[in-house]
Amino acid sequence: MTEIPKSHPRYESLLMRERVIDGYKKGIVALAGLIAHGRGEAFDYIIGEKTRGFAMKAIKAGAAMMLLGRKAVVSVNGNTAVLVPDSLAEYSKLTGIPLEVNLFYRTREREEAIYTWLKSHGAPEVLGVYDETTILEGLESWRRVVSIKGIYSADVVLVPLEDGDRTEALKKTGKKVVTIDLNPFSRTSQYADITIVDNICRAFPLLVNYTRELMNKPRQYLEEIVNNYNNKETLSEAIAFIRDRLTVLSYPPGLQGQ
Ligand code: PTJ
Repeated sequence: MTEIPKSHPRYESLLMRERVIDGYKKGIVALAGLIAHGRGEAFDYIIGEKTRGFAMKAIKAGAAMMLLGRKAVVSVNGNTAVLVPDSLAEYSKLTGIPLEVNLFYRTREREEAIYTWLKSHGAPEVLGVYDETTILEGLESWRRVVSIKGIYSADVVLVPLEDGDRTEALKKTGKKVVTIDLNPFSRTSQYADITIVDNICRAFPLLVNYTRELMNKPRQYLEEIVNNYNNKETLSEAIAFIRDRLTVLSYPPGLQGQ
């Protein structure tokens, strides 16, 4: 990986980029994953590369919804695997919720590379590669191939950096969907039950922290968090935030405040 000096003003962002590029070279990230990352970067730039209040609310509700699930699963694609491998493993160990490799640009080589990568980071259970799979109805893409023990039988699925078709298909089968997506306008963001509009690199460690805190609370406490959460409202907040920030940014620095 290219060495990025810590003093660089865009250190974090450049580091993420390097991880995705390195992941591509390792055969984990799809070529299109580099483009998807760029789209995410653009939205992150606009929100100021910080976790905002609307994201915090969604992270807390998402953590609660996953804990309430009869059977929850985290769906992992190439980008997610290289951006937050340690947090994925930590979350899975903490909760017993398995990870499932589920790819849009599916190849056997990539599936196996992601499996090995996640295992080497300490993930206890990685589904979707060596276990039995089946077809999720209503989907044309390769994402229709899902693990019987995992997404197929789950009632709650966390699907970060997702494409809209699958979120819609998962919803049609009656599952709850939690997503992490920097683009609040995407179809996934709009279809999901809980949308965390934030960079996965910041959001996932926070999800782990909230989960640790909420795990010891009574079920009723978690239910209240989920029942009081409104995804449409949260998305509107995210979009209004973007609108206001663009208005501020549209004045060159010398003119601000005039
Ligand atoms: O590994 P595969 O084969 O399953 O393919 C994965 C990609 C990401 C290439 C595939 O799912 C895809 O094409 O996704 P989309 O339709 O480009 O959607 C990805 C969404 O994630 C977009 O809305 C991006 O804005 C968003 N995104 C990208 N990077 C990040 C992000 N959201 C949060 N954090 C990021 N770092």
